[in-house]
Amino acid sequence: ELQFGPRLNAATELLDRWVAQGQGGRPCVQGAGLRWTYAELQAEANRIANVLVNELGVVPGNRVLLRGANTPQLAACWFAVVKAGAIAVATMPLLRAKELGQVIAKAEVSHALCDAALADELMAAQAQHPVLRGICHFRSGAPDGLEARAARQPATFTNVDTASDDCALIAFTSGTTGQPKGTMHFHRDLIAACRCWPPHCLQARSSDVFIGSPPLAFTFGLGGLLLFPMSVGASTVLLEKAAPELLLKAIVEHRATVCFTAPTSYRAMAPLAAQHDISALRKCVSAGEALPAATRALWKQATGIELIDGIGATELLHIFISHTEAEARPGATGRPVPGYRACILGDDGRPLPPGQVGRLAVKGPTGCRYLADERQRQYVQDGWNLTGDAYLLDADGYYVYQARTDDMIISGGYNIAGPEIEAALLAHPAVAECAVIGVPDAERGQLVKAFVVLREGHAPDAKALQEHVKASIAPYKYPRAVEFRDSLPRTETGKLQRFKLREPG
Ligand code: 3UK
Repeated sequence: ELQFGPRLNAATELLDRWVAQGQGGRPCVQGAGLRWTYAELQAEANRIANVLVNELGVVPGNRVLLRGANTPQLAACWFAVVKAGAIAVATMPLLRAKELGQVIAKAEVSHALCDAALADELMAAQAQHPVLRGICHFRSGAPDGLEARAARQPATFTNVDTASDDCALIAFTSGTTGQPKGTMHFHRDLIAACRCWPPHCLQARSSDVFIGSPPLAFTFGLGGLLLFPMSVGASTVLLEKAAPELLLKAIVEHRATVCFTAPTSYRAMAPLAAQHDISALRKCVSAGEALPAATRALWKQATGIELIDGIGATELLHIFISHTEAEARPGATGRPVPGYRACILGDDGRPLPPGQVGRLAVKGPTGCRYLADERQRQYVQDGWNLTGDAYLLDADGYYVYQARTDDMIISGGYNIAGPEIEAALLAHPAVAECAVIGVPDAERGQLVKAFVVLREGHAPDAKALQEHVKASIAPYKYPRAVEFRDSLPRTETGKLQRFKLREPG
């Protein structure tokens, strides 16, 4: 099933196929006041592909930067780039000129399609990086804007006959610590991702309505909100803004059935769920960071829905360890997705027996290919992808997340995983959000410190939280320091930025 012929264009497979099969009238993508069928998205993508080729001079292999909030227009741009045999360089909407400049330089971006609302930072970046020759703005309403130019082009386009192992996408890692790294994904990788995790763990149908928060520039969002729905002929709702309350309202409005977002978003939506009619919702996927058992329980109590957890990575395109609802196991990420293999390696690089904490290694159809190869040798060793996560394998073959390898806390001679303590704290009724890190300590090397955001109506009580942790997990792990905060630093994709908490002051 995962055998690909030598020639493949992912856009043919995901978009044009439905029109060719007479399904072009099916609803495909909505958002930003638009509602497009498969045939309408195809026509728009074709027109934009014609602009790229006929007006901007894009040739196969050119890197085209995409910038915008999640909208149907951004989806059309994405398909246009892929149809033209160019490479989509997806960028997160919040990136500033300096970061965009790094992306342009690293990926050798020659052209850009940019939402007019986000034009300024990209123009500033272009001024420093003339390698970016042409920018065309969409959603500007201007006579020389992308839509106006597209309207003057034919609605037909013959997709470039790309090799299945031609690069289609360069996705940048979020770079929560270091510099963002570009990862290359082939046309066949995009299709392989659609054939591995979704059929096994999600089992969506063409009547499903997908919705969620991750940007299309984040491969979690690209898969969950564009590739996966389209691979089964379903429809998707793209939201420009998807803060928890807005996401919940949109689920109601669109009668969404499948939701993709991060654990922190499920925690924030849970207390509000009762006031919203989300009865159409049937599948909820959590990824981006570990899903604590308390969050799984909270969402199930609020909605009756068992979350589907999955660990994915930009380097590996999408989710590689996960589970179906029926196989859910609180506190565990799941088992390798069919098509992938996983193992836990010790410091000597050899596989560890179950129960021991080591480095997660993964192999499958979508492996890591960095643009810069000195990182490649660290991430991929002997064909195994080392994700940088510490995990253990339990006796039933479930993978249990511990921490990012470089986030493990070493205190008083013990190895302590912050997320385990976070999971314990989140089970306390006063705790809305928390983060646990190691801070330097003369006596213990590192000291376990918790940052806690309280739920409404709860007063700070460090002692009570410490006692709660001591009573739920091995007592030596309890946070010796507790600091209360109004909020915690997170990325656009819902990941805790622990490094910001480690910075003094
Ligand atoms: C962490 C998780 C525990 C883990 C992603 C789904 O997050 C994604 O990609 P990134 O490159 O980060 C990868 C790292 O994030 N992580 C992600 N999911 C989980 N840790 N449980 C999880 N369920 O450290 C991993 O190495 O930003 C997620 C699909 C596509 C993605 N790109």
